[in-house]
Amino acid sequence: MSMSDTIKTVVGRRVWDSRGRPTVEVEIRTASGASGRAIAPAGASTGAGEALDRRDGGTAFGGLDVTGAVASVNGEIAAALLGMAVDDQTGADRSLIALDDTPNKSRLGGNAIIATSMALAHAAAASAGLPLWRHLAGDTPPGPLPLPEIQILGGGAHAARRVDVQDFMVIAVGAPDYPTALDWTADVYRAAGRILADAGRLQGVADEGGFWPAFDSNEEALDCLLRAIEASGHAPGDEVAIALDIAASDFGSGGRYTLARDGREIDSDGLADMLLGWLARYPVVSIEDPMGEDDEAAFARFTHAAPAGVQIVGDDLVTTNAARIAHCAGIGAGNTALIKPNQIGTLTETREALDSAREMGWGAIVSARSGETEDVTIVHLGVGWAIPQLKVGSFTRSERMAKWNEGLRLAEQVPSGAALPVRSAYPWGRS
Ligand code: 2PG
Ligand code: MG
Repeated sequence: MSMSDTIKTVVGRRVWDSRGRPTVEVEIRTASGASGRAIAPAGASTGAGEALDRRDGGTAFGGLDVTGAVASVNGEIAAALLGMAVDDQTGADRSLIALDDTPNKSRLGGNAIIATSMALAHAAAASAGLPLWRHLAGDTPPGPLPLPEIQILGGGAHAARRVDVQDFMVIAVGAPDYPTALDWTADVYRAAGRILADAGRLQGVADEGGFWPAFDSNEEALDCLLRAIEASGHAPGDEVAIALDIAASDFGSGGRYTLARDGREIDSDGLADMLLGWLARYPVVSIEDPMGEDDEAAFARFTHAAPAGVQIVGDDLVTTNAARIAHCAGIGAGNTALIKPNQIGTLTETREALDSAREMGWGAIVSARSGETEDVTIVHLGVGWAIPQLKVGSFTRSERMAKWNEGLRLAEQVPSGAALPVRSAYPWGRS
């Protein structure tokens, strides 16, 4: 309850994520009896610059077990943190970085470190008797509920490459508030399911809960999504717009891209032409990783060529790294950073990435991973740090719904004013 509350115990344990893979949970208790816990998520389409999860290798669970990472928490990490002030997030994160002493957190494990860092924030909030978002906001005004970016169709690495593009999403740009954005997305999701079922193209759901459809081309998926928006009764573009994560690093490198669905290989300019064509034909307001992470010059050319007001998001391109964001902003590659705490490994560095995006005039989207759990920390980051958008995957499966539902709870708590419409912040959807 006081400024001097200290860390008393740090416990790591193995739990399971939404793909049925092992992951790391950390629980921290303080001298005053407060506690907080958090679970590391895991990506499938990871950027080369990401913090590296520590996995055991060998044969157990496909080599993905995390007993080594859990041992890091219960051994070295606990020893380093015991007795520290629970509210010294920066000091604790800096000690973890120094203790690990690798460029990508591979020794102790990115999974061990991010779960510890987030658990510490939860414990500090509990110690202060505050909800996490309020603790994270500190002296700064909290944000409104972020505008949701929600997957309807899954592809790429999350659906055995059934289509090349990874995420076909919607953003309810015309919704007056967060709960209504969810209502409209539920309408679109249901409509998409009906359309796919009627066409005999429904194959189940992909890793993030979006439909896993049997399309013959990326354009067929876009057509389906547009028809689903229309069938939901919400005006395409004005009320509900399309957002795409191309995740181009997953199907190309060195400026060559292989479109398995379309049966052709193209260069960066060919990919740009294809995507610019989509921007012209479909109501797309946001496009993520349109080029590979090693294709920065083409990423910059695409950003320049895209119509004004289209959000060009760097995910694998910048991997929540403040220096990478400053560099890419400097060369004009992208205009918005995806913020994923486990990509960089601590909350302190996640905050630095967000600050870097803001300094460079970029937008920001706080994001979950394709491998998730019931952990809802990112929703609190969105509100506490006033990050204007939230990407969590689809509108089904409880590791996703846990986040959307937490947002509904926070919508009742944030001060009126902060809960107000998000639309005014965006140039989208205005004709
Ligand atoms: C992404 C994320 C979420 P992953 O690419 O943006 O969709 O996927 O967690 O597999 O990197
Ligand atoms: Mg991505």
